[in-house]
Amino acid sequence: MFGSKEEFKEHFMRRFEQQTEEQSPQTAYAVLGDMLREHIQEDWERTNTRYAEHKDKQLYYFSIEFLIGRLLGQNLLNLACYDLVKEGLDELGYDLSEIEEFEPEPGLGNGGLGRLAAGFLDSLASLQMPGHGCGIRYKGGLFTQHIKDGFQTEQPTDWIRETGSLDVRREDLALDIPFFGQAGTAENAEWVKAVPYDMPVVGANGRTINTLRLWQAEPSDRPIPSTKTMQIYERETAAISDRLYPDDSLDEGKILRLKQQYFLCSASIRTILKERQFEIRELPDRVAIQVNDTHPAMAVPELMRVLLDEEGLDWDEAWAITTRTISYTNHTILEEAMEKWDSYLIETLLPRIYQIIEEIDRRFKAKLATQQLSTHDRHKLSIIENDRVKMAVLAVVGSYKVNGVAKLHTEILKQREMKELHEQFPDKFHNKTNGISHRRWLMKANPELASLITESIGSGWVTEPERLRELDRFAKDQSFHASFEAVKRQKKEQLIRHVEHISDSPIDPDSIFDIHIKRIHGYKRQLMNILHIQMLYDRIRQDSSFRPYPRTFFFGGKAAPTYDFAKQVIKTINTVAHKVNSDPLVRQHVHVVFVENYNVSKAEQLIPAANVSEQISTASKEASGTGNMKFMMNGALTLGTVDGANVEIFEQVGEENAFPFGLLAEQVMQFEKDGTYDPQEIIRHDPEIRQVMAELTGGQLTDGIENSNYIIRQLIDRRDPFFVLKDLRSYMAVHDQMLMAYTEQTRWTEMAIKNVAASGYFSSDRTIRQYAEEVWHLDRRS
Ligand code: CR6
Repeated sequence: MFGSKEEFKEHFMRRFEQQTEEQSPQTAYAVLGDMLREHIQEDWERTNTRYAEHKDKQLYYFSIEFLIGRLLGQNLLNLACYDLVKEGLDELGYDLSEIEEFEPEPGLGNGGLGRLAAGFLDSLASLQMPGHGCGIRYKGGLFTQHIKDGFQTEQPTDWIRETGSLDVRREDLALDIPFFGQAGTAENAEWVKAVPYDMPVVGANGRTINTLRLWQAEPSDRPIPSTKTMQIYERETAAISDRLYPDDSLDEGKILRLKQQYFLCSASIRTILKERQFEIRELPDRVAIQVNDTHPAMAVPELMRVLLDEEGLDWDEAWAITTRTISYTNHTILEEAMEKWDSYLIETLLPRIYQIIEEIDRRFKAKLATQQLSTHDRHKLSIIENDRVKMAVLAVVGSYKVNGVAKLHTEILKQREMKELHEQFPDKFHNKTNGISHRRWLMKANPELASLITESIGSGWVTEPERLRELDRFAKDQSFHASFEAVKRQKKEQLIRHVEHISDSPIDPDSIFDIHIKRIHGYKRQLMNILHIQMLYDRIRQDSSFRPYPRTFFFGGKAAPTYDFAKQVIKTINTVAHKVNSDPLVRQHVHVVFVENYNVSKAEQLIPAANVSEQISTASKEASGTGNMKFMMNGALTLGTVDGANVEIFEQVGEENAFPFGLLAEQVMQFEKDGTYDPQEIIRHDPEIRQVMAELTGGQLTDGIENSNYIIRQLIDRRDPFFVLKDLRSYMAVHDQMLMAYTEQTRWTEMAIKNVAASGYFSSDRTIRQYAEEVWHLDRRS
C-alpha cells in the first residue's frame, strides 16, 4: 500500500501533523482510515470500469444483515501491508492493535447469517469475482449487552455516529420508494427516499475492490399524504433504517420489518436495472441475484413488477427472466423463523406487489391442478394460504436454484420440510455447505498460528486453503508440536488479559479452555452446558474421589430482548458461575466465565484460545453453524452433536479426532412425530439429573428469583422440546472422554493439528467457488 515502511511513516506523520486534534491513538485511527480510503479509491474505480468494459456478469447478494466486523485491520491485511504499517507505527511509538480498538464494530447483523454474508463478500473480492452486497445501513446495529446482577441489559448502539465510517454517500443514485396507495398508480402513496452508501470490499492479493451498497431511508421531497403530519412521516421514514431487528430466529411479522425488506429489494433492483447497459432480456446472463434467506424474497415480486409495469414485458417473459435471475438460500427449518406475512399487511403496504404475489400463486396452483395431489401436499405447495403469504414457498417458486447450507440440512429440506416442493422442482435443490473467511479467522485472528503454518508448509494455503492438508505431515512431529502448543498457550494468555477484569478469580492458562459462544437459544442448548457444570459442582462436593482436570468454561452470546427463556438462561449461567467460582474447592477444577457483549471482535479473541469447541445443538435444528468451523481452523476439538456442518467436520477430520455425542437427527424427528419422549421419566430414573432439577425448581440456580420458571416451564410443561435432559447423560459421558484425551498431551496436540489440517474445506473461498460455478455462472460472458 505504501511502498516501504519509511514511505508509510513519512506519509503518516505528515497527515498526523495536519490534524487539529491532539496526537492520540484515536487520531491515529482517523488518519489511518483517511489514508486507507484514499489508497483504495483508485483501485475501486478501476474495478468498476473493468466490470463495465468487460461486461462481466455481476452477482448481487441481497441480505438484510451484513455482519462485517471491524474493517481497518482486515483491510490492511488484505492489502498486504498490515505488518509494514504495524512496524512503522511501532517505530513511531504507536501500537496498531490498540489503534484498531478505536474502531466501533458495525454490528449490522445478529449472528451466523449476517456473518456469512460478510465472509462471502470477502471471498468474492479475494477471488476477483464481480460480486456485491446489497443491504441496509442501520443507524443502530445490534444492541450492546451488559450484565447487571447476572441479567442481560440492552443498550442501543450508534456505530455511524461513533466513527467516520468508510462508506461513501451516493446522492446521485438516490431514488424514491412508494408505500401504501393504490395498486398500479402512485396516487396517495407515501414516498421514502432511499440513499445508497457504498462501502469498499477490499479483496486480498489483488486489486479487486467490490461494493457493499447499504441503503439509508430519508424523507422524500414529494408531498406527504394528507392523513399524516410531517412529524409522524419523518419519524416513520427514519425508522426504516434506524435499527436492526435483534432476533435471528423469530419471524416478528411487524410492518416495519416488511418495509425494511421491500425497501432493500426495491431500491437495489431498480438501481441494478437503471444502471444496466444491456437489453432487459439479457438480464439472466448479466446479473445473478442471491436472496439470503426469505427476508429479501420480495425481490421476486418486485422484479416482476418492474419487468411488467416499467419495462412493459408480458407475464410469461417477465416470469422467465425473474426465475432465471434469482436464487435462494434457506438457513433454517425452525417453524418460528419461517416467515409468513398476513396478506392484509402486504396488501395495504404494497398493493401492487400483493396483486403480483396473488397472480404467481394462482398460476402455480393452476399448474398443479392437473396433478393428483393430497390436500396436505396442496397445503404445503400454496404460497397464499389462510390469508397468509409463505415467503419460503414464494422464494422457491420464484428462483432457479434453492440451497441449504450444509449437507444434512439440505437433505432435511428435500426429504421433509420442503418435500413437496422438491418433488415439483427436483433440479432446483442443491447443497452449498457454508464456509468462513480463513483470512479473518486464521490470518487476522491468529497471526501466530498462521506464521507457524507458513514456516512449515509455505504460504500456498493462503490462496488455496485446502492445502492446509499438508500440515498432516507434522501431526506427529515433536518440534512442530512444541511450537503449536506454544502458540495455543500464547493465545490463551492473550485472552486472559482481555477478560480478567470481568472474572471474579484468576483464570488458569493450564486449564482446558472449553468455549460455547453463539446466540443464546433453546436449540443451541447453553442450558445443557450449564446444567452439566452444576452437576460437576455437586459431584465435586459430594464425592471426594472426583477431582477432574481443571476446565475453564467460557460462555458468550446475546439473547433477543423479547426472548424470556434465553434471558433466564443467561441469569442461570451467571448464577452458577458465581457459585462455582467462589467455592474454594470447586474452583480448582471448574471455572466459569461469561464474556459480556459477544461480537465479532470478541470472537476473534476467544476462538484462537479454545481447546474445546462446544457445538451442542439439538440434532436437526442447527442448519449449519459456522462458529464450529472457526474453532476447528484454530485447532480446537469439536465436542458436538451430529448436526449441521458438524457432520462434515467429523467427516473431514475423522470422528476419532472429535467428540460426537447425542441423539441423531432422525431420532429427534421420530420423537417429535410420535411424542413418546417424556422428560419426567429421565428425572425419575437418574438421581443426578433429579438433583439438578430440584436445585433448578428450588430457585438455587437463579438466585431464587421469581420468574425462574421459564426454564422449568420449558423442560416440564413443554416436555423439553430441545431434548436437553434426554442428551444430558451422553453429554456427560463425552466430556469424560474428552478429559481422558486431554491428559494424553501428545495425542491431543496431534488431534488438534489434524483439525487445522482438515479445516481448509471450510474456507468460504471453496463455498464461493461452488456458488459461482454451479449457481451464478460468473464466468459467463455474453
Ligand atoms: N441463525 C442458522 O441457524 C447457519 C446460519 C448461516 C442461521 C445457522 O445454523 O450457520 O444461518 N439461520 O447459514 C438463520 O439466521 C435463519 C443463523 O445464523
